Parts: sequence; structure tokens; C-alpha cells
Amino acid sequence: MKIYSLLLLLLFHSTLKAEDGYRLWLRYDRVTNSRLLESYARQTRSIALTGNTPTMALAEKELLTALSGLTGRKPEITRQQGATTTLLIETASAKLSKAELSTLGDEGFIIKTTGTGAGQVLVITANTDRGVLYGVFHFLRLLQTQESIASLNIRSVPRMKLRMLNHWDNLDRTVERGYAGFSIWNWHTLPGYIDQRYTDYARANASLGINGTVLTNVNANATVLTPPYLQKVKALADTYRPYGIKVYLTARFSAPVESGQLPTADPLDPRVQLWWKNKISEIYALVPDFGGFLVKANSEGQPGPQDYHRNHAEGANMLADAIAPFKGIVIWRAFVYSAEVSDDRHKQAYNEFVPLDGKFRPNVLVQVKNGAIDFMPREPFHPLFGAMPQTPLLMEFQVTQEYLGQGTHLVYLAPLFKECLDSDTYSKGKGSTVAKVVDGSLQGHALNGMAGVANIGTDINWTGHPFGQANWYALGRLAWDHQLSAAAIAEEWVRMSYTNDPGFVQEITRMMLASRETMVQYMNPIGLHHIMATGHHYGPAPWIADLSRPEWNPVYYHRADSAGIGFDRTSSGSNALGQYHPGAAATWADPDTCPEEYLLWFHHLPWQHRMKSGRSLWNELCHQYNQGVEGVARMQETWEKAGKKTDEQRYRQVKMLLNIQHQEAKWWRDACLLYFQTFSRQPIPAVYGQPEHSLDYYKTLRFPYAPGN
Ligand code: BDP
Repeated sequence: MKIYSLLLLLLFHSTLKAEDGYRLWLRYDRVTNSRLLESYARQTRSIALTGNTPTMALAEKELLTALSGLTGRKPEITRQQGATTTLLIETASAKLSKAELSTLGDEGFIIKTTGTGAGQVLVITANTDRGVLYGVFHFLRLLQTQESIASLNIRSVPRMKLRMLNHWDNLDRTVERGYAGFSIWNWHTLPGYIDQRYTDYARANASLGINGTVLTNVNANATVLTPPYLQKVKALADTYRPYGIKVYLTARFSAPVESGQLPTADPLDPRVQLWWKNKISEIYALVPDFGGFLVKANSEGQPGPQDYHRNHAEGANMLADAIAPFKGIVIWRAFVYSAEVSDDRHKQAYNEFVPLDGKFRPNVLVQVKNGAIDFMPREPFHPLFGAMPQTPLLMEFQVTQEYLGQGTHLVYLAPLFKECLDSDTYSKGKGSTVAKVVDGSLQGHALNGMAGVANIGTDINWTGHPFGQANWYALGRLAWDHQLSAAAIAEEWVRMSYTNDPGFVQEITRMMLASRETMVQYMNPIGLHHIMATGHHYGPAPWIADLSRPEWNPVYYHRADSAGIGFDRTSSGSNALGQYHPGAAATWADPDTCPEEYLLWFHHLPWQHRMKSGRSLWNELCHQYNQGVEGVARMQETWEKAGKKTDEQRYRQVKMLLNIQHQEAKWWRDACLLYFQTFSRQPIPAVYGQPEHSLDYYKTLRFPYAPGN
């Protein structure tokens, strides 16, 4: 009998410990370092947490869960500071001077050791309870990553005001470009049923400081603006409010027409203006802190002001005026390109938006993708950054990996995010980085921020690929502080999501940091871009040339011919380079000075062009593709060695996914090289892996049910 119950206990224990990934980076497993464990237990022995708001209740609950897990002991939490208090958590703590608090704004926090000897107290404070909640999460991160907390003096203020996720989730629960199952929001059972996931999602976001979520797809559906759906939106907003998260919706520009109430959606028509005013009042009556609208207009078939011969500013301003009395904002996307315009797609957003600089209302932000084409594995920064000084520009990154291996490739995106943020626009002299444009500091915009297109779905581990979580994490951390390094963020995430084992942390962090470059090599080396398959965008198809819109075809972008390969965007070609400040453009303009990672982005070069390595361009292409495949093989080796130090479940998942990634890296290499070889007419050097199949074979592959389409 005894053995039987022991077995049961063991079984129970192992189910509890199942690492299905649901807990994300908030696992709170027992601290293994006994010295630290003792100091953490001492410092959290007697906690006073003052204030009775829902947000403070969340802070309390988080501390209880976390400390019980981390220290193995349920902490005592009282409402009032006493003689024995070791950890004090309160808004506007009198333990700090007014001057110290005054610089924190309404989201920053301080974690500080005060007093000495027996009177020593660690204080977590902020001007608001939201700030306190952020401080508590930061404090818990210190414990999770096994930092000393003996003497702390941390002051942290977010560098950006809007730190957002954009969900491309449809009301029927499909997710455009989603690779982790369905939408976490079940609109059918809302508002009555609040799934545990809704709060777990909010908690994860709050732990990073994400403070806004756009619930619906940019390819918008006006149904979300109807009364029954607004009740559902209210239920979500009520759930997210205590976590400091505001809810936003995408506004379909033609909603007044689709509602059946008006014959037009012309933004200058007073009936249309009134329709939106009424709609917005209706929303704010339900959601008093509604964030505002995100709008994709006159882009890829979406309706917009141009349908009525009005420009983007006229469209945005109409909504902005209607929402201004409620302190709401309009985020207008700059992702526009038209089949009717024959100019390089790269240039179109700039051409349309730069003349509108200064014409937007103060509560409008223009949301710009990191690059001018579309979330490619590598793109130079978008020329709009720095070119619209009077308009706040909000950064849009893609966390979901539409063009970066989707659900099966391990690609850590912080290096991509950082590469863009650290790029110099030169718009106000050297050092005018993209980060300074989007954090508002360059032009003094109080409204500023960063958004990521989410990679979250109903998969048990939220993101499909276990390492996809790291990209959600990195987006949030960088939105809070873009000066953090990609390495520091990866290390935190590994420690919290896996283990503090130093060997594991070092090896896996290294693997993550190299992963993006590896992917660029096996997909889009030397500045190639947009050579993926049509529609679902899964896998290579550089040969596609028959789509109705020229700029949808890969051949438009690589321009391979017998003479060479690449897109001439210099003054002899499309002159997209002319849209950049000379400080940035000068080095790119000359193939001899252009960094090779952008070479074919800006230049059409002969196959014999001599590369820095001494190889010809063709041989370098072969080399890069092979490097990419080898890079994945190295990731497999790393995981094989280090991965054994983690749980069986995730070890096996990642191992299988890396096998797929390796196969697919070879697929990219072989399909692309065989195709480009039809122009270069040169052999793939024998030192490199040779294609497994014929070009025709790769051309016939079909994936009718590839996800996210
Ligand atoms: C492209 C996606 C498409 C999106 C579009 C956008 O393929 O699904 O709707 O971007 O950002 O990358 O609007």
C-alpha cells in the first residue's frame, strides 16, 4: 500500500512538472543555489503590501505563487508595514524622496534597499500600482535568474510609451500568419466565458511591460464594431485592465457602409464623421479606457480614404477627431503599395507618406514596418524612419515568423530587431538611430512606441515552436528598453524558461544569437529577398513569375538573368537609395563599400563580381547557402549536447523541429541554387553539398494546407 501511494505521488509529481511550455518564462521552479535560496528566503520573510486595488491584488498573487515556487515556502504578506518587514511593496512609498519618484512617470519603478542592519527593508515602489506590478515582475526576474538581491538600487522607466502586440486574429479564430494554432480569443463564448488563457496571456504581457493589445486582424472585419461584439470586447478589456493592458481594435474603413447605415465611407462626409463619433461614444461607454484604432487602409485590397479620392491624412484625421475627446489614438499603417504604381515597391510608402508629414492630428501615429518590403529575414531600415519628423512613427516588427521559417524554424529575432533599432538614419546628424525615432527622443514626440505582430495561439506552449516564446519575450523587453542587448535578453529568457545551469545557458544563448544569421544564409543571403512561395509563403520559389501583380513575383525582386543578379536601387536603377539620408545611403550606393549583406538588395551585379572573400558572386552564393545548412547542423549538435540537460519533453520537441529545419535549409539551398544556376550557368563547387533533386522536382512541390494563409 505504501509503495502504491509512493508511486502515485511520484506520478503526480511528474505530471505537475510536465514541461509543456504553458508556463512560459514564469515557471518559478525552486532556486537550486543554496546560498542564494537562503538570502531570497530571508529577504522575503515578511512582506508588507499596501493598497487594495485589483492591480495590487495581482502583485500579491504573483508574489505568493512565485515565492512559494522559488523558495519552497509560502510567504507571509501583510497589509501594513511592521517592525519585522523585510520587503515593502507600495505605491509612492515614503521610504523614497519625492524627487526620486518624480522621474518615474506612471509606469517606471524603483527597487531599492533602504535602511541598515535590522531596519533594512527592500522597497518596490512606483507612482502607480501598474508601476508597482512591473517592479514586482522585475524583482521576481532577479530571483529567477539567480541575481544577488543583497543590495539593490534599480530604477527602470520604459523608453517607449506604447508597447504593443498586434494580433492578426480573425473573429472565426483563424490567425493570419499564425503558426501556433487558433486565436486564443473565442469570440463565440465571450462575453460570458472568460478562459483562463485570457488572464494568463495578460500576466505574461505584464511581466514584460506590454501595455496594449490589438485584438483583431489588420485585414479587418467590421463585425467587431457591432453591439454584440463590443460586449465581448468589453469583457476582454475588463480582464486586461488590472494588468495595465489597454485594448485596441482594427477599424475597417468601410464599416459605415457595411453596417448598412450609410451609402458612403468618405471621410469628409459629415454623415460618416457622425457615424464614427457615435460608434466611438458607444465603445467608450463600454470601455472607458479603450486605446484606439489600428487601421490598414488602401493596402492589399483594404478599403480606405483613397476610394473617395481622399488621402491617408484625411482618413486618419477623421477618426482622430472623433476619438480625441476620449483621449484615444489612431495608429495608421504605412504598409501601402499599389499595383497601379509602376515604381519600385520599396519606394511607394515613402512617396505617399512623406508629403503628408505635418498633416496628421496630434493623436495619430503612423505605424511603419521595420523595412520597406515586408518583414524579410534581413532588410535595411525603412526609409520613412527619420523622414517624417513631425509625425510620431510607431515601429512594427513581426514576431510571428511568416518569412522566417514559420512554425518550424528556431530563429531568435532580437538580433533582427536590434539591427533595425540601432541603424543610423542620419536624419538629425550622426547618431539619429531608428530607436531614437521610435522612442520619440529624436523629435520630442510624447506619443511613441513599438508593436509586434504576435506569434501566439492556442498551442499548449502558446507559440508552437518552444523557442518562439523567446521572440515574444524579446519584443516586450526591447519595447521597454531598446538598449538591452540581444544576448542579455536571450540569457534571461533561457535562465527563466529552462535552467540556470551555466553551461546550458552559455551554449543555448550562443545558439540563439547565431540562429538569425544562419537563417539569412540558407534563405536570403547577400541581400536577396522575397523569393518565397506564393500565398502561404512557405518554402522557396524564386522562379514564380506569373502572378497578376508584378511586385508579388519573386522574379521582380531578384532580377536574375544571364548577366547577373540583384535589384539595382541606385540612381542607375529605381533609386530607392535616394530616399535615404546620404549619410546612410553613401556606403550602400557603391558595391565596393556596400555591406555584402545588402549587396543584392541595392545592386544588380555580374555573376563574376569579386566578393570580399575573393570568391565570385556565384561561388559566394553557393558558399552562403551551404554555410546556412551547416549552421543548422551546428544547432542540432548544440541541442544534442546541451538539450539533454533539460526536460525530455522540450528536448524531444526541439530536436524534431531542428531536424525539420535542417531538411528545409537544404531545400532552400538546393531549390534556389538550381534555379539561379539556370542563369549563372556555372557548377556548384564540389566542396559543397549537391542538390538532392532536380529543379523540376522543387517546382512541383505543393502545400495546399500550409497554415496561416
Ligand atoms: C504581409 C502578410 C499579409 C498581411 C500584410 C500586412 O503576408 O498577410 O496582411 O503583410 O502587414 O506580410 O498588412
